[in-house]
Amino acid sequence: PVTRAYAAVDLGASSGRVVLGLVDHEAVTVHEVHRFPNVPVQQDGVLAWDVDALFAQTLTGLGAAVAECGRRGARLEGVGVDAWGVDFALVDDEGRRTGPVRSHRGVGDPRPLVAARGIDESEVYAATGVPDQAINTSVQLAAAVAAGEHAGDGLLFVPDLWVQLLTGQRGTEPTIASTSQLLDPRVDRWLPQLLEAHGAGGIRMPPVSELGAVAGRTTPDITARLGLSAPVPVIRVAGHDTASAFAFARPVERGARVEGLVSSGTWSLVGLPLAEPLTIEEALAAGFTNERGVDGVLLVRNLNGMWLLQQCLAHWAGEDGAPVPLGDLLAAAGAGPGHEAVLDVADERLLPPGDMPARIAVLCAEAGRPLDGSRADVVRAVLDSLAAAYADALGEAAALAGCTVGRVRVVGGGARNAVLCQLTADATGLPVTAGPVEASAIGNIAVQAVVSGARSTVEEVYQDLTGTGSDAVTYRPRGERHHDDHPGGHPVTSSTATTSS
Ligand code: LFR
Repeated sequence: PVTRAYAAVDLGASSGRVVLGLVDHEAVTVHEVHRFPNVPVQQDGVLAWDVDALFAQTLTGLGAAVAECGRRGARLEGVGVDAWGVDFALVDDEGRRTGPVRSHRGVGDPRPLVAARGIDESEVYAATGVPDQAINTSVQLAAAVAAGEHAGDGLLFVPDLWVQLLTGQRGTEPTIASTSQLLDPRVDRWLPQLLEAHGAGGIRMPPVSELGAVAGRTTPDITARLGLSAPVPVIRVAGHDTASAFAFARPVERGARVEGLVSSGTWSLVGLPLAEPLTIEEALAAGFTNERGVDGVLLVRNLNGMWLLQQCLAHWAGEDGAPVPLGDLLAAAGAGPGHEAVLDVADERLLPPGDMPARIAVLCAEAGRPLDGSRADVVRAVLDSLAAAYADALGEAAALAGCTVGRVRVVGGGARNAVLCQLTADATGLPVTAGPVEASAIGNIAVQAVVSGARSTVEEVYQDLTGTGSDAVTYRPRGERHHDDHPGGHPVTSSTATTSS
């Protein structure tokens, strides 16, 4: 029987990639066929995503996927697209973009727009599961409408825009739609009163399909450009990269001992999968968002991530006139002593691009954590702070969900950062399993393999994963900051990471 193949287009906020998933009787393997940087640009005076360049890179990647299928005698049965959340395009009736696709890194102060909405945050939270955050689609849309940007246009989130460019079809699915603060995640419906309240009552919201629906087939033009002999179905996978990254997770039960989730990429998303949104006041006060997952919702805190290090490296490269090797800095940072005092990685001053080392120095001073002036110490401050933020979010999510976190899973690019993973194990007092790195692409492929019938459940796809897609490393906590209910009950001092699958 022929090997079945699925292409995942995974657009991250710092880089994009196309990954080919091959599914035969026994095994599922994943192969990265193309990778490209994603750097926001100035368009019409705003910080925007370079959609034309990114889509051209996507087609290069899909072309490479088609060629790889040819070499391996595999049949391409689907394409799926996942991307970062909240940002959107406005499109006219013909589906043409009417302006730049703004980056959430360029948002202004949301407070006047939130005030003008005239609805309490707790009411909005109860309806959408999403707290007020500067990057929310809701306030970005209010700002666009207030600026006179095509109030009658249709809205498409980034993965939906890609699907439309590939198939000509307009629509969305629950995971990306739920990042907007405009959707009821219990029934996956838009909330017209909330759209009105943001001045966006005239915006045509995309119809919300079920997860896994076939959006359409590649248009004749795309089919020809990719060198395909026939159109290929484009599947509405979990379009939100976070939901794809956590596709393996099933909702936790109260009283259970569970695996805490960390998706560590440009952003860090930390929490637990739940069957239903948790919108009690305590969850709002603790800053948790409830966004749709492949199954149920993800109760996660949206925190800064590798963005902090990326921006530091970019700044130092500017100073030196040459790229700064992260590996050397991480080694030096990992060797240093570390601090109890940490900065708040969710501080909004860390959101926009810019001189990150200087901002970190300010926040460290505020936190009573003086820096020693070395770059390695800046990196260490960031990693200590991220690890502490992960531990804190996991503890609070568990308290809210009424369960105990017994181990931690880190997926995404941060899973490659051994210092961060070790510090996370230390800060939580729990074993941390890191990997897979390409979690979003794998979740994207997993949903396609299930809807096309190559596997009957998402779990089966993960069970059958072999090769790079299944790589995982476990870190044991060191030292005294030891969780009460850690299995074994005594500090584990070994810092050696062990490979497991
Ligand atoms: C992660 C992510 C987060 C979202 C942030 C901004 O890549 O999708 O979930 O809140 O990007 O879009």
